[in-house]
Amino acid sequence: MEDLDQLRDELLTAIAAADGLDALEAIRVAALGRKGRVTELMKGLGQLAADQRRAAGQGLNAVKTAVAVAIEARQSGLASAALDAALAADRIDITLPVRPQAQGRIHPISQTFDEIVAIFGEMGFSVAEGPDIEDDFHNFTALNIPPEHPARQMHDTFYLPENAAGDRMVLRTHTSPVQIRTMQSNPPPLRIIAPGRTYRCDSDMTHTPMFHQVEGLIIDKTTHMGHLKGCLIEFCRAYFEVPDVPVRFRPSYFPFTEPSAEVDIGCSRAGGELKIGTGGDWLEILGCGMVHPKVLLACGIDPNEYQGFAFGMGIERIAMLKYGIPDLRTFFDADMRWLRHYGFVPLEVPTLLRGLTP
Ligand code: 2NM
Repeated sequence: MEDLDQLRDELLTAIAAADGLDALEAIRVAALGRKGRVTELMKGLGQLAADQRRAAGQGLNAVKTAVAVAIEARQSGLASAALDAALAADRIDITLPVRPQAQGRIHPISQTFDEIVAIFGEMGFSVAEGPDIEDDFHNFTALNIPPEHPARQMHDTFYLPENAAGDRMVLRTHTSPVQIRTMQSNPPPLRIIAPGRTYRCDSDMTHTPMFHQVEGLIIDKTTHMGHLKGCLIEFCRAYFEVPDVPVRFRPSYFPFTEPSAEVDIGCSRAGGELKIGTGGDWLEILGCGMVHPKVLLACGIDPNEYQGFAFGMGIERIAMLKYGIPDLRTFFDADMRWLRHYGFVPLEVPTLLRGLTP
């Protein structure tokens, strides 16, 4: 019988020197496999005399165990070294600038959404969403828009075919139903904005059947008209990036707010060129007001305990004003030349810290 100490040392040395998982496996097969050296010696035990067999068996078993343990330890060492190497090779430098060859552009509507979310996000608003297909209650009734109101007429609202229950669903004509749903299913205080698609049966130079809105809502016990003014003046400054843009609140009417106002910003149209922030002219940019008590009641909120304000604006309109886009309908042409001209570079994400616009 071979010298077992020598055999064990030889195998342990080979295991320690194995430089990869494949090499280690070859060593295991050569020692412990079906025709391996240790296995063959085990098979030979039967030929020995009974008194020698016991001692030789114990010795061989000790070698087998020592080799198996060493292989397992080496295996996990090699595996973790391989993982470290793979991780090091996979490293990505996230500080590298955006690849200049990137071809895609962010649509001005998406950019404007992101800017508005950044501004109101900083003021503590969260984003709420709801369905584009609405029922009459959420789109009209809960908003204090009575059945005979002109906004309900066929020529303004897209009605879907009557369903089995005899009801006609609508494509939402504003994002206000999102605020209604939010008030119905969340207890005040609330502070949300609802950006999204809206639909009206109207198509000409300045109207498209689908357009985008952002509406906002604050409900708590003490929010008043002064907060509404402060919030929206701050929005105008931040969005148009003009520190002291003139802002004017003009009394107006909406069924869902009382009192209601429209907000204008100062501009000049000298020489046919629109400039925001100076001059004696005014531009309407949003509507707002204190939420009507009937709207709160329709949502299960007690108007004797809670109050708040809401506002709404058209995204295409304020994007056109900020970015000098002259024609509304080009927003929906899917024209790559237009998008290359008016679009925004991906990953130049609007934040208030780094500036809204690249
Ligand atoms: C506007 C103008 C004024 C408005 C009101 C509500 C609700 F659901 F709280 F009653 N949401 N949005 C609102 C108020 C919208 O858009 C020009």
